[in-house]
Amino acid sequence: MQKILVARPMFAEVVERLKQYFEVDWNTGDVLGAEALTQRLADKDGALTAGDTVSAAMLAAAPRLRVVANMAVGYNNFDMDAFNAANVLATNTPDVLNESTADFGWALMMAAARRVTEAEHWLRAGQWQKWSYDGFLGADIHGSTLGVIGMGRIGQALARRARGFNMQVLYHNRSRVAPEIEAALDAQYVAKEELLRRADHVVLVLPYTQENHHAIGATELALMKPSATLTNIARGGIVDDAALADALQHKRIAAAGLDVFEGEPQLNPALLAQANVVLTPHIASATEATRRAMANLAADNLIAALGVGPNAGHPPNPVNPQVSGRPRR
Ligand code: 8YV
Repeated sequence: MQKILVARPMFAEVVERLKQYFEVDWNTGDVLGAEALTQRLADKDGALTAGDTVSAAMLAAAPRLRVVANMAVGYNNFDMDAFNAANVLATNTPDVLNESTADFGWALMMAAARRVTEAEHWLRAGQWQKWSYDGFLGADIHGSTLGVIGMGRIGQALARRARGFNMQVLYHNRSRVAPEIEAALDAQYVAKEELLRRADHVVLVLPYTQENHHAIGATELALMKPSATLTNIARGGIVDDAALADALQHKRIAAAGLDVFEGEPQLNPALLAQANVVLTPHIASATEATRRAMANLAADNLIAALGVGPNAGHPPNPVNPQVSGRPRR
């Protein structure tokens, strides 16, 4: 029987499915550090990860490893050059999380614009004595201009929701999307700088790559309206968190909604000190149904990539389909 690692605590029924095909080493404890993960991968044919860093050194130390299935759409935790060089397949879990993640982008954007958590903290602190005409004045969502940076599947799901709020939609992306999609979303393609200048609410939904590192820093924040909000449901590192904390502190933008952070789960303390930012612990895809769908899709990929099950040899979501796969050992 082939051996696999399930690197994280996981829905038990998904692990049961995997046990039908594989000898499973399941880490039900804390997140594995680099050394422990290297050791646990060393004798495995496949692995199911969720955001765990998989490096060139780990692949080199695991000669049997043929596939790593990530329970996430983003796979910046994988060194893809090393995967390609070592002939190891990587898979991800696109699509099943689009709608839940887009819902959450709206939740954060609206909470930031309408100061929901700031007001709640104040209420819980017992400071609510009287109604006030100017208490927690925020910015409108309806009728405003939405700026979506990253018009992939989640960006499109996010933009689709703007119609009900009568918003104008601007977007920026590496390349323009098809005219039919632009027309269906009533979305206008603009340069990043123009989007930042014009949008009332900017939402980031682009993948993390080296080129996107600090795509939003002090220069970009300075282009935004002082009344604007910034929401990040993409990846930590796309925003320069120190520059954002500074912009929030000096009210160069009105508010932010952040689900992802540089160096998470550690946060830049300067962000924690700001009242005008809504902070959540990387939960944009976290609904019961969506996380189950992601886990099952990661398992589907692993099972098929290791040549067993109903779709043997045809994993649904290969990230690097060009690799021919390592020979079996
Ligand atoms: C994951 C995510 O839950 O899919 C992604 O890219 O960011 C989340 O949905 C998280 O990355 C853990 O793998």
